[in-house]
Order: sequence, then C-alpha cells, then structure tokens
Amino acid sequence: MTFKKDFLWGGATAANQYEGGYLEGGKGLNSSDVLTSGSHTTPRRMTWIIPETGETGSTGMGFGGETVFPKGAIPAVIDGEYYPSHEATDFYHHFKEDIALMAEMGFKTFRLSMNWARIFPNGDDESANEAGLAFYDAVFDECMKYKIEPLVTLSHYETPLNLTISYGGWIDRQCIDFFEKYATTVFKRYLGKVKYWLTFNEINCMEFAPFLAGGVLDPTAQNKAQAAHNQFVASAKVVKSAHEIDPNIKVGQMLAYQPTYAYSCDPEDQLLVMESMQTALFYSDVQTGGKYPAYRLKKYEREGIALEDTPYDYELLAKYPADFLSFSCYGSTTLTTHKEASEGSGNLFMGIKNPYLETNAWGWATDPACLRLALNSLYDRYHKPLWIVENGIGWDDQKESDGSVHDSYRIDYLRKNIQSMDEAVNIDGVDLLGYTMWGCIDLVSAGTGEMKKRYGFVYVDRDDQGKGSFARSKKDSFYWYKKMIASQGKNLD
Ligand code: BGP
Repeated sequence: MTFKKDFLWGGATAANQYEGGYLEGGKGLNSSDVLTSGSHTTPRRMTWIIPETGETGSTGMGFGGETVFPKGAIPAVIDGEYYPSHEATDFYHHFKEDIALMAEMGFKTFRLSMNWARIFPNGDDESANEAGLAFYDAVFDECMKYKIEPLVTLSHYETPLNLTISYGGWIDRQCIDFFEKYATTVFKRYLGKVKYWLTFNEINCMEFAPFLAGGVLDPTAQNKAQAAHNQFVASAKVVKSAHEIDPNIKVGQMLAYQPTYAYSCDPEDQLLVMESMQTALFYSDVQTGGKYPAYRLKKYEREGIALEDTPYDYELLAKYPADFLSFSCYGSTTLTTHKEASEGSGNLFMGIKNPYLETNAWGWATDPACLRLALNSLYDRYHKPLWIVENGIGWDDQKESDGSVHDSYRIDYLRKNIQSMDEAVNIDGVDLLGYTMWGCIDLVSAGTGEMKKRYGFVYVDRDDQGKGSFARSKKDSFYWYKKMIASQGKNLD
C-alpha cells in the first residue's frame, strides 16, 4: 500500500527545545527559559526569585513535580543554574544546514514552532520585533528553496514570561487579544510562505503542566479551566482572522492523544479508561468539535468552577473550529483500578506497565497498533482531516568514532508505526494529511530537559552538561527515512 502523492512527510521540532539563540535579536524571556534540566528520575524545575528579598529557589513544573511558588516569588533566570533551552541544539545558527539535511531526506514538510517572545518580547508590546520576524523570514525562505511546506506552531510550551508575571499567564482574558495580535502579525507577514499553522502544542497539557501549557503560576482547578477556556476562544479568533486574511490558510488544533487500554475486563477499569479519555478529548471536543461537552460542564458544576465568559465566546467556538486536528502519539497507556499492577510512564499520561508491550529506558511503551487506533478514534469522532505531528522514540544513541549511529531500534519503531498508519489510511479510509516524526534533528527533551533522550535522524554533538560542538551527523535512520519517503511509504525494509 502507499500514500497519496501530496502526503506531507517530514519531521517536527519546537523552538524551546531546538532553536537556542537565547535573547539574540531582541528576543524576550519566555516560560521555557526558566526550566532547568532533569532526568527520568529527577523532575525538571522552574526557578524563581522574590524581588523584595532577593531570595531564589525552584519548584516543580508538573510531570511529577508539584508547582508551589512562595509568596512574592516570580519565575526568573538565576545565576549558576543550567537551562538547556538557552542554546538547545542551536537551530538559530544552523538552520541552513538543518533544512538542507531535511531536504536531502526528501521532507515535504517541516514542523517548527515560532518563539512568541522573539516576535513580541513581552507579549503585550505595541509593535513586533523586526529582528525576530526577519529570522523566521530567512527560515521560511530556506524551506521554500527546497519546496518544503512549513507547519508552524504558534505556542509550543512557550508564553512570554512577562505575561506570566504581569497577568498570571493565560488565566487573564487579555491574553486572548495579545495572542490574536501575535497570530495576525505573523499570518500577514508570512502570507504566501506559510499555509499550515497550529495554535497551542498539546493543549490538553493544561491538565498536567499548566505553567508549560499557559504560563499559569497558580494551578488551581478554577485557574486551569479559565486558562483553557481563554485558549479555546483565542484559537477560534485566530481561525477567524486567518480565514479573513487568506481563505487558503489552515489552522489546526494540536492534541496529545494516545490509545488507552484497560488492564483487565473489570468494568471499573473500563470506566477509568472512559474518564481518562474524556480528560483528553474535552480539549478536541471544544477546539475541533466546536462546543463544550456535557461531561465537562457537569464536572465544572460539581466542582463549583465558574468561567469568566461571554455568550459571544460560544458563538466563536461553534463558528470557527480548527480546520484540522493534529496530534502527538508515541505509544499507548494502560490503566487499572487494581493496586497490585506496576507503574509505567509515558507522554503526559502515567499508567501501568502493559505486559504485551516493550518500553524504552524512560518507561514509554511502544505499541505497533497505536497510530491505527488513534487515527480511527479521532476520525470517527470529528470527521475532520488529521495530521500526526509527533511520533518517535527517545533513545540514548551512541555515536561511533566515524560519526555514524546505528539506531536499528528507531528504524524498527518507525517501520511498525508507519505500517499502523498505513492501515488506518488504506484499510480504514482515514483522511490523513501528513506525518512529522518528532525531533528529526536531535533536541532537548521537554519532559526531562535531557539531551541523551534523543529522537533524531541526525545526531547533534551536545551533552547534558551543555558541552559539545553542535556538529551534525547522520544516523542509520536518516538513510532509511529517505528511502521510505522516496517510495511514498511503500519501502519499509
Ligand atoms: C511532547 C511534546 C514535545 C516533545 C515530545 C517528547 O509532549 O510536544 O515537545 O518533547 O512530547 O517528549 P520528551 O521530550 O519528554 O521525550
């Protein structure tokens, strides 16, 4: 079986994990700039200062580390701490080389995110920062040179830090206007260069890591609900303005989604799975489906959550849903109410170990069926075009002295996942726009801040202490992916 001619094969990245160029060209601080590194066992932290006393410290960012800011503390970059995103893997100075490597693999698309604080350094500035705009002009020109279609995320775990400090992050409705101004600025500036946009990366991350998702400092249930609502309204508003600027622009939603299994046939386990799926699907029910689902409204009623909203918000949501639904999917999650099962881990969703599946060193279960299952569930629910914008496997790759990396485990993972995607498209008839493998050039892990959790087709010489030359070298998977794209997904050998 094969994929349609215009299928968008490629790779995905995010500014906060890849770009570097910290404060260069007038960039302001954003939320990811205050994240330290961590590991599988030690959660990343975010650093703070109490301006009145000068006291500094750190707190968790979700993902196993609870967020508790002391009174008077604001997030800040602290001397002597190591922040992996500041240089990341230096796309800022390597974009020509990297895009050429992508072109060599035959990429039809390249997913990157725009660093909001590079365009509006404080988030609420009167006018945009020209040096920041010019940087992305150069990047998109390079893409055009190779006929690579950019897919641009407007906010990938980044909120200008000033919006957090001065407004409390996305809990303030003014963020809707700031975001709309940012989005319309870049829609107009890159008209004719960028057709595909995504609003918020893994918007449902608001449940687990609201600082990452929306710069929210005080993660109460009320605040998370409000911040999510504001992002939904912002998303609808930018879909509206994108279509007014050019009806050909497509603005998609981005959801973290993976199939979830019940560990046993105990009905209690089935109910647990249902509730867990509602937690994720609430975000696509609103942003792609166009309205709040009953199960979430009831939950808010039970918990005494009252949204600051207007009737016009709901008109916007219904009238301007996302044009397509994109999602990340790395494997599956297994859940149980039975206490004796052993713990597992995974992308946003913690579960238990599935005895039928293998895991990588970070405990993420790889599941050959996951893409077929995910694609079918989402297509059945929304009947909208889908796009897999993240899939891949993190591994502590070892580089040989000649620069080669023999990543047969990655090839094996991709082969099975693409096979599963093929079945969803060619057997089940799902409408799929594209596939972008996560972290196509090695970059910093979002969950742990490590470099050693690598995903790429291209190895980058950079370690967890911030050392390395940033030299790029091709892994075995580079050649495999190139062959696979050239055959339109037919040659998986
Ligand atoms: C998703 C994020 C990405 C990416 C990926 C892999 O949640 O959208 O930013 O990092 O997961 O996760 P990690 O980097 O923790 O391995």
